[in-house]
Amino acid sequence: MEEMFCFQCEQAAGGTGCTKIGVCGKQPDVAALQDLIVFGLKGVAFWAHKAREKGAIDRDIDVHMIEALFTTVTNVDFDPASCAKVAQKTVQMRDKARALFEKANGGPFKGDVPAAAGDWKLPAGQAEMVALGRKHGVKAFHSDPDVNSVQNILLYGCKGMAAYADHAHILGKDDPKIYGFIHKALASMLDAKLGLMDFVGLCMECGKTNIDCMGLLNKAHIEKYQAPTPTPVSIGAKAGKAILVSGHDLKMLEELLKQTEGKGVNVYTHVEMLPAHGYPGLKKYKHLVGNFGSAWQNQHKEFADFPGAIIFNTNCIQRPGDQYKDRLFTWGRVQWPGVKHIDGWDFSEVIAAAQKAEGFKEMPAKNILTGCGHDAVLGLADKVIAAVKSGAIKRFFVIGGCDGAKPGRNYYTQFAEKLPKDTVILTLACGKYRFNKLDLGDIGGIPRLLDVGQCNDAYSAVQIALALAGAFNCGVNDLPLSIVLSWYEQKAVVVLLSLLSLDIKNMKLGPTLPAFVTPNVLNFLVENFNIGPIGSVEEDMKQMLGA
Ligand code: SF4
Ligand code: SF3
Repeated sequence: MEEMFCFQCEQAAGGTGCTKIGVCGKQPDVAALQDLIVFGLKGVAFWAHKAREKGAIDRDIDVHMIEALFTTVTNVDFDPASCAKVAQKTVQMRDKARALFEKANGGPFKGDVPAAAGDWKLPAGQAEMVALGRKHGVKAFHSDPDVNSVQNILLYGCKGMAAYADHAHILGKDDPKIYGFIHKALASMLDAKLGLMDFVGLCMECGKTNIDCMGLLNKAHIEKYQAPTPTPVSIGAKAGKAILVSGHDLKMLEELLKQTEGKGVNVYTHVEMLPAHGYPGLKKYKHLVGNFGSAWQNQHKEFADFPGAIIFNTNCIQRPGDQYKDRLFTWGRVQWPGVKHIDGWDFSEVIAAAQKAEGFKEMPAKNILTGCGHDAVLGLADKVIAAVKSGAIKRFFVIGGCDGAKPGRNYYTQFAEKLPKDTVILTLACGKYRFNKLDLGDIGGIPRLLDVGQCNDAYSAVQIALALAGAFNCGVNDLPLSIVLSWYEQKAVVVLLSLLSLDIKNMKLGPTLPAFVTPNVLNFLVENFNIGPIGSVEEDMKQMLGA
């Protein structure tokens, strides 16, 4: 018998699913506890959705929903004790949501209550919780494999969106519509009357709602830190003590910058924190000195060489090596058993660990560019439009998405290298580390490689595409623009749903197709959106360039 089953990310073992231990390092007990959390959240959603229909909402329930979903995203929480706590709170929230509904309804619900929303009790012991979770795995969602597939796409879309909603919430921005949609989506999975096309529709709605969610986060970032501007970032090091920040959460970085000011500790960004350097409200801190390392999957080797403290504020954490485990910290939803978790906003332990560590010797190196969000790119709109009209820019390529460990991901490096010199690349998310150190030059002062930002800044890339379509008086699909995506985890799933919800066609997806998409569902996507897997660099490029 399988010890676990998880197929939510691109690393799924054998391209079908992890059954013994996650390729990511997720243990069977954590997998089962996360399945139990999802089962419980469907119950919360059932009641919260019904209460919302009656005009009753509750902030604790809404916030728990996004935090708990975020907990189950790939490479976030590997700690069984923390997952068990999230499961406990989920059951409390289910009861709270039920009471909220009953109050708004003026009495109990008269219809059938699905099992997930019933008053099942959480066993006291962790082993019993794990046993219960094993009964509610992702294969058990629906007996029809295609409906099961689309329900999983919807769930992963909600998980990805929940991560973005959590960042926005931390910055004080909440949108009841986003919470309401997540409740509706998870509650729908308990509704036996719904069929395949209902869930396809919900997936499209998920994508649309996520555009609003990424927009909310974009607004939160810009209001707090001002719009990013193109900024060169050193990939070398300054002599002195050091802290490395990995993840996506800008507020956490800001608090750390405040607390390290004047302490002789320099702060470096890792992976998806790179775009932080583009925000005036963050780059004003002189001790935010550079970007260290490459993409997340190389952390084991690279962190051993980082002579300071390291903190993760979101995915993607991997099993820590002994060389750096004692100077590694987690924050927010991220947890790893045995790694010190900072609960709240006091980073003095992290700073103390940095001061105890050796620190860097001066290591000068080149700069890379970030901060090319829609404000910056659209600031160059006249120049860009003129370059397209004169033929100096022949085509734009969005090469975006996640990085990962599989060898097939060299495709993205080669693609960027081989693109003709009259093309411009817009990139976002951590996949850029495959090519962001290449010197690709510029076209009449427009850099050929524009780093739009984090994966959530797909919002910004969409704004650029819509503005170009407006300027050329055409649809996005008619622009000289091709999209080549790399995916790894559930945030990439929701970004893809967002692009599909905008009816963007002809995208290429790699390095492999998701294990949770059945052949019928894939056919549907191909027929309606002409989405296809990446092939050979030369063939794909030839097709996109129309040569
Ligand atoms: Fe496997 Fe990915 Fe699930 Fe981890 S998150 S267990 S690697 S499918
Ligand atoms: Fe990367 Fe984990 Fe997805 Fe925000 S940091 S994109 S994989």
